Amino acid sequence: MDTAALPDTRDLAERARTALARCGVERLREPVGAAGVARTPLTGQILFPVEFDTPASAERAVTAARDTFTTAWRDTPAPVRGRLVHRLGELLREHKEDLAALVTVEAGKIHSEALGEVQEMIDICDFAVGLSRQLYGRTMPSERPGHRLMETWHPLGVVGVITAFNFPVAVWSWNTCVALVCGDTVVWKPSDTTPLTALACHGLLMRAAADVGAPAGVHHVVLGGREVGEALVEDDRVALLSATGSVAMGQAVAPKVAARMGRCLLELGGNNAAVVAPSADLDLVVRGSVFSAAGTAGQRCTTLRRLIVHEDVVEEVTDKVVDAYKQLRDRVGDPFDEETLVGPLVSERGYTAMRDALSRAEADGGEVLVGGGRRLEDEAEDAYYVEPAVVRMPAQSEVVREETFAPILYVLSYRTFEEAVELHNGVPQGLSSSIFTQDQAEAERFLSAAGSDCGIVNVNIGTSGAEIGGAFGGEKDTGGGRESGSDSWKAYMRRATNTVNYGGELPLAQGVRFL
Ligand code: UN1
Repeated sequence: MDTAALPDTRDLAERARTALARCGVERLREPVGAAGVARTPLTGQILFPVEFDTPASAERAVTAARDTFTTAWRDTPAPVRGRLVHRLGELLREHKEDLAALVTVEAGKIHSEALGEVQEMIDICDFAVGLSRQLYGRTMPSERPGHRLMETWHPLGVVGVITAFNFPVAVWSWNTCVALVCGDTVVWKPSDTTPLTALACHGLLMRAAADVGAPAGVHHVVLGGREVGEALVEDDRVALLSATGSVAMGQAVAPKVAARMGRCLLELGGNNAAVVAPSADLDLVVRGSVFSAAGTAGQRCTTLRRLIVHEDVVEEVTDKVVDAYKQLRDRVGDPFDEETLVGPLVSERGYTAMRDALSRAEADGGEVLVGGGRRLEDEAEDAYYVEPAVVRMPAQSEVVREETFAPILYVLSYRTFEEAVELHNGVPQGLSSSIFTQDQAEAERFLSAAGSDCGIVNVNIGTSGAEIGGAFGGEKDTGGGRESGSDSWKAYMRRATNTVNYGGELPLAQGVRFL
């Protein structure tokens, strides 16, 4: 593939404007106050200016969201709330290409992955609509005659959603679609790298609200940097703060929200590994690992970063993975080109982090077997295209234990299953994990309490690309939150336990006698 031609920034800006207009964002807010910009990692250039928020305007958004919550949304029946999300799902199907184009322009994802991200939004809409009739509470047998014991789930209030650049629309939708059917209102602060996708999502949601007669105040988007996010963190009217990003961000946010007794839902870094057993189907290993490690240019929180391979097959697995990476080298480039598999890193920071990690790995005795070089520098000096790298490591040194948000796959080897699990769990993060094996007992041991310590544990597939139906999130430094499917909705509601006496007597629990 000839990677010479990158798109022109003006064409990308035009493409973004067209997609935005189709999503209902007619007039971009011209900066009058806080001036921000929309950029594209495809060329590293500015697309156009966008007005950003200030802490004061973020506070006004929280006020409006709180008003809509108390005056309208919490009392709207959940299945009626579901209609809003149903309509959003229809609009997302209609505007799938528009949103995907914006995701590619702003986040640099290849077209197929950008479409996949929008598909995750559509899927969570379907899930949330079903959920709107299934916000079940339990009833329990009361120990007292003539009494009923039960629980009810109520909306929480305003949910603050802080999202990262790498899944600029899907992670918003996991939080927002579930929060909306749960009766909450939402204030969203997207990454300041992806303001346009956020405006487009907001535009579509506002159109859905108008179409079904839901109040516009159920959703607000606040653009900007750290100080705008902090306004949400510190506002005690934000009942739940759901934040996706780095461990450092989570460590800054969590104590502040805890100090005001708010709730946090954290989805932070991962340092995901796959264990490759001697019985593994190596074809699955190579395909699963290459997608998980190099897809999205290594910028998913579920990206495969460590391959822990049994010593009997480590040579063969490494050779096959390196061969596959050699083919990838020629498919780095314009993410709009259907032949491309690896788009740009989102910023120079990712590139610097990659260079630093590779030199630290080499200092630790690592050997870069393929990749690591920068591409297309002559065409666009401010864009950061890189060749995904595979690095053989003699040990799990400090750099391997850190999450570097770039396409580096470290290969380590092991002798016993216990050693593999120890290496696997020997990192601070605990998001996603896999084992490739045909030995059922070994797979079960990896899935057991003494196996992987992650929130996501797979067998014979890679670490990334989870479906929305399961709960998404992880342990340890990953922050412990769960979003998306299964019973994650419970984080967006408050539970009330109710005891109802219909018996006319007043027996006390635990046999206590009084008066
Ligand atoms: C993220 O990287 O923050 O499992 C989310 C996956 C996607 C979601 C990733 N469904 O890779």
